[in-house]
Amino acid sequence: ATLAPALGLTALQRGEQWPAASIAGQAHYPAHIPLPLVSPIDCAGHGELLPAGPAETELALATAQQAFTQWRLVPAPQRGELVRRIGDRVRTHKHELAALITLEAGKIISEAEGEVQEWIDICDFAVGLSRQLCGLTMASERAQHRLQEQWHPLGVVGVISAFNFPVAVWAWNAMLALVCGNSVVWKPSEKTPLCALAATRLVQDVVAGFDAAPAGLLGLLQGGTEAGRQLAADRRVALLSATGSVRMGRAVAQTVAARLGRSLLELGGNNAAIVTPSADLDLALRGIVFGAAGTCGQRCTTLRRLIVHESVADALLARLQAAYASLRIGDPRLPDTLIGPLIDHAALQQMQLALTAAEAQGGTVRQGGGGITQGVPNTGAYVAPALVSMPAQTAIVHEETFAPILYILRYRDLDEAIAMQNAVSQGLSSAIFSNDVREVEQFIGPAGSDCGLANVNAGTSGAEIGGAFGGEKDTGGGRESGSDAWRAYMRRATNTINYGSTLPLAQGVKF
Ligand code: UN1
Repeated sequence: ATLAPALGLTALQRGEQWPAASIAGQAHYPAHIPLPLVSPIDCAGHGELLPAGPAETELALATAQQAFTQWRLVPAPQRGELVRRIGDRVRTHKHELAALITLEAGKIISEAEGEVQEWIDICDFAVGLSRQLCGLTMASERAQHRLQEQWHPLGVVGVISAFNFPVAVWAWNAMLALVCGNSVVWKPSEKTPLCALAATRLVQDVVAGFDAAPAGLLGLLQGGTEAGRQLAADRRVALLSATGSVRMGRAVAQTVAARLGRSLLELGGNNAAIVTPSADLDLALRGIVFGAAGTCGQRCTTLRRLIVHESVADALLARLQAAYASLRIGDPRLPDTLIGPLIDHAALQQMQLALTAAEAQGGTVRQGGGGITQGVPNTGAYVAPALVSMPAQTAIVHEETFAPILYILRYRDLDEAIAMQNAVSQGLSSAIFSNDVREVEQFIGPAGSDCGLANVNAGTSGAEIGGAFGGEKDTGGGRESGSDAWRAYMRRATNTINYGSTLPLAQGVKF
């Protein structure tokens, strides 16, 4: 796996941040430790990238702040026009960008293309939205008065994203932020810097050709936790949108909250599906296998717990074992592969530790779980996705292990199943497979699933961009992409307008 030729990127771009002017500063920061460029396909190093230091972060923030003061004055539909052009450009580079995602994140081709498609989709959504940033008009209690609200651009939006969606998560944030009149500074995962660089280059070309768009509208900071910490602490970052672990989110949220800033958090999931006696097992099987084994278990929406009614548990397990045995695992560049590698060997080790813990806690590995070295690029971290029967939701079941482990639990009545589903600290995605309207409505009702996403006869992963995406409890409460998620990227101003010649006071106050 060689990353260099992808999109014309070479090792010469080591140290490239955006704005490009910051590159000049690199030599003055010998303390910068280079980030290795590694493809999970073979885990070999293919070059290195110099991360941003405090000076680059400062420059990116100052530039973004300056860009914001201009961009907020551009009419929103014109801002939408920029995003329309970005979408057009991404369409023409879909396959190349997807190929880079495959190389750098290890996703199979179809899923990598799906990720780029999410970027294209959010562009279309944002273009429409650029004419629909609507506020309400309210009836005033005072004669010859009017109450209205306006939504104004917010400021610099900081985006911290994870390796598993190296482009799409930024795109959901950045495309909405752009039509909302904001500038963006992006700190991608240090495991996927080239995807971030490629995406930034694509948009920079479009920004450069768009007269109303100031340079520095979309900044990029490569680096580890330092740059992220700096974004969280800086008052110029009006909104910090962070995707990643609960531990990272807690740290970021506390720093942002200490300066009374706004954060939007998309943290861990520990997603469950309930399979009831009335479920269509063919349909459930597909949803479960894609959700649990797809993307090698590395989505925040990955299915991690299967809660099956005891009357169908044996039949479903047998079918799952057969399906898992047929999964083609290997080089994600090959068109037939369904399961690519884990991101690195540390992830493989975490998976193995979790399986050992599950067995110690009374679980039985029914299928998979071992590392694979035959028929794959043998220096990569390839694994057979695991099915593990558990007697109960023990400590390890409460943890999100970022690997393809599906814990299988049995239940007798639906109240018990829903209680199990809600018993974990995370609250991102959930699903029920059932053809019984009462079961379905109970599950999606107020005393049902406590997650931000609750699906019916569809798996936990693979959400469309049109809905608001995010979750409750330790998942962080943020909502991104569709519906009215745009409001998080704007500030609301309520205007009281008196068009009369007297000044009546509200609440009948005399003064
Ligand atoms: C993530 O894993 O961080 O619903 C996001 C899904 C994708 C997004 C996942 N659309 O699985």
